[in-house]
Amino acid sequence: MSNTTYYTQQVKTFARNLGFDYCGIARVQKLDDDARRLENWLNKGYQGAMQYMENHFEMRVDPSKLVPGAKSVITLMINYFPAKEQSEQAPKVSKYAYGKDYHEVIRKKMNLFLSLINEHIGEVHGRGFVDSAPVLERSWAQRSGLGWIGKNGNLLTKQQGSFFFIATLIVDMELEYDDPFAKDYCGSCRKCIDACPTDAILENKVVDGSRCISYFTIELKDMLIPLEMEGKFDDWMFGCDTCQDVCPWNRFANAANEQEFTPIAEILNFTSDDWNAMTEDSFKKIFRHSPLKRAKFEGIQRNLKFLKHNGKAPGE
Ligand code: B12
Ligand code: SF4
Ligand code: SF4
Repeated sequence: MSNTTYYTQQVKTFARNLGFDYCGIARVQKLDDDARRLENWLNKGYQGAMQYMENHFEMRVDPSKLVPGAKSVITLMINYFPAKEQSEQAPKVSKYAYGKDYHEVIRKKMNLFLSLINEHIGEVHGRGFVDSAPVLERSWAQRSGLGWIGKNGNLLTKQQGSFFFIATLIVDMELEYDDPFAKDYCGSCRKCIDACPTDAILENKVVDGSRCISYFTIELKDMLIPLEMEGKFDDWMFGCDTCQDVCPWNRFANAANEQEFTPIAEILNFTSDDWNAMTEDSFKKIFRHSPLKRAKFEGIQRNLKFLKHNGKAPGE
């Protein structure tokens, strides 16, 4: 067995032992097709007020500019599908945010991953990323053979659907590369496009980020949600799962193994009245390690008001 084969097997074993459900590896290269798609997306203004998406274009389409000497992109995916749903009375929170903040959970695993590589394989330079770096994570997942990009823009697996986080570890070590995922199993289905409450899903797997409920409820800072969106949020208070909930491939989703993603009781059980009665101090205490802290207390209050949950029943 060559060293490269052995190291590749080691890397995949570390991924499994650290609790990642999938691991695929691709050779570092400049992403020319993606650069064209990203440029088009930005030109159309689909990033809205997410200015960070306009930064570091060259790095985003070429990992060797982000990590000097980079040879391989190791893509990791971890299931977050919760074992329990929210109660009917609760303003809706998207499932990825039920438990502990995935940035914290995954960053810890990535640090361990790098130290395992250095301990067992040798001196390897690399960096782990999850979500917030200029890396086109869904494209790397497709290029590493982990799944296809659905019409709703999400990376889908045939085995368990799309309720996965994606992380990448970019290293200066040669490894054996997986074939890109060649097929697309969306077929003639258009359920996500038809179900999107704000018509944010366009043709050709393009999502207009500036129309997505996830953007309005999480990313939009200190601003009012445009009035044209009133009545369209379908009770989503933080994020939105509609285009995933309706996807037939998510019938195969099963509960996450990662204990850190166990739902916070308040997210499952709080009614609108409980959310409205919450003080900033208790928000900070309860959600200190939750993705909800990104929207801040003011953001959650704004979202509740927008949904007319300020003391009234849903739909009132
Ligand atoms: C900005 C962002 C958002 C924005 C904009 C969304 C968007 N579609 O771009 C907002 C706030 C709206 C958002 C919402 C959500 N997001 Co988000 N988001 C991101 C972020 C930070 C960047 C995405 C990006 O680069 N957008 C720019 C556009 C142009 O890129 P793109 O949509 O990914 O499309 C590229 C590829 O899909 C590719 N492509 C398109 N068609 C084809 C076809 C082929 C054949 C190939 C090869 C490639 C390809 O080309 C595009 C350019 O490269 C990533 C993390 C990251 N660093 O990648 C997370 C990320 C994409 N988000 C994620 C999640 C979970 C969500 C939500 C489900 C959260 C929620 N429940 O509320 C929603 C889903 C909305 C949706 N349907 O896309 C996950 C997706 C996991 C998965 N299984 O796919 C990511 C990867 C975060 C993570 N680390 O896990 N998000
Ligand atoms: S997350 Fe919700 S609003 Fe955003 S594209 Fe999907 S269905 Fe539409
Ligand atoms: S709902 Fe249908 S079209 Fe949309 S991602 Fe799922 S399979 Fe593809």
